Amino acid sequence: MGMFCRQCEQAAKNTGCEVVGVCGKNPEVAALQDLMLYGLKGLAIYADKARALGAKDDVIDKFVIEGLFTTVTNVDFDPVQIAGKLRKCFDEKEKAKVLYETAYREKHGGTAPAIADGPAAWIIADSLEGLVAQGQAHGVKTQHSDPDVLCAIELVNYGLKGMAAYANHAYHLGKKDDEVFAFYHKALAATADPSLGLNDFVGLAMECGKMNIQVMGLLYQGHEDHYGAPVPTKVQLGTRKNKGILVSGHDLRMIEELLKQTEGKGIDVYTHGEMLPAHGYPGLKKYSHLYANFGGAWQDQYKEFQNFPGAIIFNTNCIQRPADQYNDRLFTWGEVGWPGIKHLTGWHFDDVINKALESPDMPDAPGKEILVGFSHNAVLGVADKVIEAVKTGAVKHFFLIGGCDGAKPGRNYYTEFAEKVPKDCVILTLACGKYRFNKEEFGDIGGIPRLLDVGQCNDAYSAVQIALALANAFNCGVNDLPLSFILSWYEQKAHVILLSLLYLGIKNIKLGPSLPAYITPNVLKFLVDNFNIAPIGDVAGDLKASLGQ
Ligand code: SF4
Ligand code: SF3
Repeated sequence: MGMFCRQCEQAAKNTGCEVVGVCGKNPEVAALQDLMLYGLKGLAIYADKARALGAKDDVIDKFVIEGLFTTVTNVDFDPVQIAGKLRKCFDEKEKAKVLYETAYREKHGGTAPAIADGPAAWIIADSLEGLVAQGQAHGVKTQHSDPDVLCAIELVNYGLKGMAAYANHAYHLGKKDDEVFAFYHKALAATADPSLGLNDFVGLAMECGKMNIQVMGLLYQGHEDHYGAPVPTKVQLGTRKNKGILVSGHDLRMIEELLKQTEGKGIDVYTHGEMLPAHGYPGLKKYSHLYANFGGAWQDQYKEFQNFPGAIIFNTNCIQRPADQYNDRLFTWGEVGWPGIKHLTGWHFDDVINKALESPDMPDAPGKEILVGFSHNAVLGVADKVIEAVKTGAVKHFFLIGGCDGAKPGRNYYTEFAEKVPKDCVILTLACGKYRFNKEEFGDIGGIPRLLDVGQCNDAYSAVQIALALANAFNCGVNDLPLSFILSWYEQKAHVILLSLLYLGIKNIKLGPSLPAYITPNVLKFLVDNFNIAPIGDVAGDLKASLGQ
């Protein structure tokens, strides 16, 4: 059985995974994920039409983001779990159909025109093999015969997937936006519309970037409303003698619930990967058992988790094939899944808590500390100082070195880049790519730390606010600031953030470690012509160019 997937940076030979995913996704799961996208297009066609007639449904809206999030890289590898979600997808599609037909009848009288083919007419297979066969019939390349149009459709698809993760976290915090759901329906339905062409899809990709700023803003607000604005906070990197639970992922609401349920139980909660910024939120750091950050970026989990004696839970990407040494104390939650690994649903974490209680103590091994919590609130709180430092020349340039981490050796570029940034420059960082350098000493410039950790990948929103405020202070555009974007991508969240930056008109972005496999030469030319985006080169050359030397 073959497959074809090229949605992430690990795409085999930088063209696509065809035998098995480099991420560990097998052809069966790849097909089921393709079918999820196909089914969601069908759902969206009806939901879009229903909306045009003034009818909508919260469960249908919510399922679109859950279903898409399932297909994001390193989220769900469990065919049985995905098959269950496909049944839900079909049921919600049928519900959307009834919603549309009823609204049509009420508005116009008579029967709504039937849709006889395409994803709206999909009838779900009744076995796992049948679902896989359906998925294989609706793979990536079946979406369009023209490579450039297909590329533009993929730009939209992956943008919608990445944004779904953020919309899902925001939803957990009680934040949602009808305009975003309407866009999901419109855009997904459009990708199945044969009458649309390249410009339509490029336009939708840019609109997705715009919508994603809205979603990241909602998520930021959700975090701030619940936990307060992040404040600069020292984070312990060692362990202490107590039971331990390690939480990996992006969902802060989930870690909050776990913190509440572990209070007074002799359990310390540790953050992993993109959970690190949790330490900076007043509403989370108030729990003294939110003890430390453990390990590095996601691609090191296989080795590092073997040294974590407690329980481990993933609440979002990036999960990898677990090692035997820890798979019995590993849990997944939310959209994450791995075959054979216990999956938790809802907001009760007794299973993971009991597992931690029966596991050995963490070693008594305190470590060094690092600083987190420099969201725009914190940075702009000392804006006067920052602006003065730029005016006096004490700070010459800002580098945003951020994005995803990954396994490729070419990613050493980012470590080397951060290390070689001149001493009179400040580095802003975000997302899990920071683990390449966030334990190094960068010092400060007149009290301003040279390394400012803005937060998770979605806190790109915060980085944008910093850039906009600086541009405002200096009365110039963001592209005129002494600020360079050195970005690393891996999965679809990085993809949608890139769309957001392009939507904002940010130019001269350096992107690596390689360009996406789904970008055709013609679409790349469009991006270069309009945004002067370029692949990373050599560190010295890129640094010089950024500094205008
Ligand atoms: Fe390959 Fe990435 Fe797709 Fe996994 S998600 S199958 S690594 S392209
Ligand atoms: Fe990392 Fe997976 Fe993208 Fe939120 S955890 S950034 S790769």
